[in-house]
This record gives sequence, C-alpha cells and structure tokens, in this order.
Amino acid sequence: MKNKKLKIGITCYPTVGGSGVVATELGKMLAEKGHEIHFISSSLPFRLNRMYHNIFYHQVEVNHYSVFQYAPYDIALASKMAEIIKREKLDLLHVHYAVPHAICAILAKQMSGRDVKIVTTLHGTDITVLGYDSSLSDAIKFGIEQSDAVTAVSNALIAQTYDLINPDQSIIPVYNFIDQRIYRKQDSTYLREEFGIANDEKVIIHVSNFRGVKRVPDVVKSFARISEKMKAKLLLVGDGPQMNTVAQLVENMGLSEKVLFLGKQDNLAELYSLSDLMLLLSEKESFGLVALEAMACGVPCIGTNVGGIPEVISDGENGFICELGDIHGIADKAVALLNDKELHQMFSEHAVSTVRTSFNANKVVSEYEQIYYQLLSGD
Ligand code: GMT
Repeated sequence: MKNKKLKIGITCYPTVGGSGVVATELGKMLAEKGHEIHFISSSLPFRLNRMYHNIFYHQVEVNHYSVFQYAPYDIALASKMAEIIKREKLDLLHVHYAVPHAICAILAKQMSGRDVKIVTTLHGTDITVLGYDSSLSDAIKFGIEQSDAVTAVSNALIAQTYDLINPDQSIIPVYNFIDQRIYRKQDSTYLREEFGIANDEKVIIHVSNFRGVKRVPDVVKSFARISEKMKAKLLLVGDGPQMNTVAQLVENMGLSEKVLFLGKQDNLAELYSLSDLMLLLSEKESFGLVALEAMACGVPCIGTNVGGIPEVISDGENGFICELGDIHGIADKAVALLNDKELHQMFSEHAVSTVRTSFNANKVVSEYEQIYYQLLSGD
C-alpha cells in the first residue's frame, strides 16, 4: 500500500487565501510524487497557473434558476464530487474547510456509493469565526465527526475546535508548509530603486487580506512609532474590506510618504527579500502562512500572541511575540531588532532554518500521505 499511487480529489476555496494556497501546493507536491490529483472547485485555484503533470481540474457549475432564491452551490459541488469519485475511481477526497466542503464530501460519498475516504483539514475561520454561529456549528461538528480523518494547521486550532465545537473525533496537527524553491532570499535590489527606498532605510512589510481580524491599523500605528526612531518604509501588500480605513489612517497620521500600498501581488518572495521585518498583528490567526513565507526569505517576524502564531514564530529566536494591540511593545521590539545588526542576522538565519526543519514541505507532505495510506489500509 505504501508505494501505491493514489487518486485524490482536492477541494478548497480557490481564490486568494492561505487555505487555497496550502491545498494547491499540497496537490502540486503530491502530483510530483506520482499521485493523480483532481481539483474540484468553483474556479481554477489561482496557484494552478500552468499545466502540471498528474493534475486535473473539474469546475463546479451552478445554474441560476429563478425558482431558487440562492443558487445551490453546495449541492452542485457534492454532485460534481460524486461524478469524479465514480468516473476517476478516486481513493479519497481531501477537503479544506469543514463547511461546506466536508459536508459536501460526505454527501458525495453517499451519492457515489463508493467507499472513498474523506480527509478534512481545518484552516481556522471555519472554526474561529463560523464556530460561533449557531446556524452552522452543528453542521461543522457533523462534517468533522463524519470525516475519516481530520487535520488542523496548528495545535491552537485543535484546542479551539474542542472548546467551541467539541467533536467526537481526534484531530491530527499537520502544520502548513511553503515551497522553499519559490520562497527563498533573492536579489530584489532593483525594487528598492523602483519604490524609491533609500539604502539607509529599513523596510517593514505586512501582507494580508485587510480583514478586520488582521488589525492592519495596529500595523500602521506600530510603524508610526518605529519611523519616529529610524528611517523606514512600510510596504502594505494585499487588499480587502479595511483598505479605506487604513488609507485614511495613513493620511491622518502624516505617513503618506512612508507607506507604500502595493495591492495584491504575486511576486511575494521578491517583496519579502527586500524587507527587514514582517508584522503580523492579527486578533485571530490559526497559523499565519505569510509569516512562514517571510521567514523562508530570511525575514524575522513580530507577531501577536494569538492562535497558531506562537507555533510559527519562536519568541526571541526568529522573531518576537507581543500581546495583541500592544503598539508600544511591538514598536520597541522592532526598533531594538532593526538597530542590532548581529541580532537581526541571527534571527534571519534562524527563521530560514526553522522553515527548513519544522515546516519542511517534504516532511509535511509525507505526513499527509501517511494519513491517506493509514485510512486506505484500514489500520
Ligand atoms: O487569514 C485569512 O483570512 C484567510 C484564511 C484562508 O482561508 O485562507 O486563512 C486561514 O488559513 C490559513 C492557511 O491554513 C492560515 O495560515 C491562516 O492563519 C488562517 N486564517 C485565520 O485563522 C484568520
């Protein structure tokens, strides 16, 4: 069984977002190892930007009949999953997010009449946000309990899942990973010139979807204090609901010359490579994939003592952990680190080695394979 090449269906939210990135990169790595991967989703996952050997994509079509007030995406997804299970003879479905994907997978399994195994990975907001919604929590519990195996991206998320949902199911921690062939330090000095960043200026970066939970205003306020003590620029990468509020704050604080709004970007490794520090000051974060990406490029991070962030950033080793909203503490730590060349170099090296050891792509992909093989061999 161990060497059998598997046929795996993967469902994720295909648009920009950490869970979609992890699901797609996992599919790509499994395909490289010879497994046959079938992505089943509403649109092409954004990281599947070219032809890949062993990877197939099946689009879920939702018809908009006037009889429906809401188009039934979940049923369309379950039907497509059932179709692919039968036609491609899938061994298992690996779905990312309990709702609706795990529920759809359970329905699809019944519809297909085949003993396909279901692996569900919890990424965070399905528990930490939706878990509070009484109209969804029973469905989340059902999705978790009826899956054959459930993984979560951090120990903190596992604890929160038991606290909020209390499912009768064991949950296996499997950390996220990044492809170190892509996320590595590279020469991006030309970008400094393009962005008008002087050689003696420090560069601080924040990457997110600008949702309230990311606390981007805290990033701006911390940066304001940092830039009182040293020459620095802040790169804000991403876009989302809080963009206007953040832009207004930057203007009101007189920081327009020092803050660059870069919007959504693909070339993140280049942007990290010109950065000296990453700030991730979220109030909810089950893992913090962007911190891992930055660390792989040698950028130390300051993160909040929230969710899975302290499992990614080791305080005093490859970055610092601060309390949520502690703007003064965050700025003081940042200034101390940016002013101490030796400490910064040490953190930077530790950041790269942490990614290589604890979040190694091959190791993590093998952990998922082990779960698949164990389920299929019935152990
Ligand atoms: O952070 C978001 O809002 C996006 C969300 C997603 O669905 O992609 O991210 C979640 O999953 C990522 C991949 O596992 C994690 O790195 C993020 O920490 C997690 N976000 C939250 O918990 C808020």
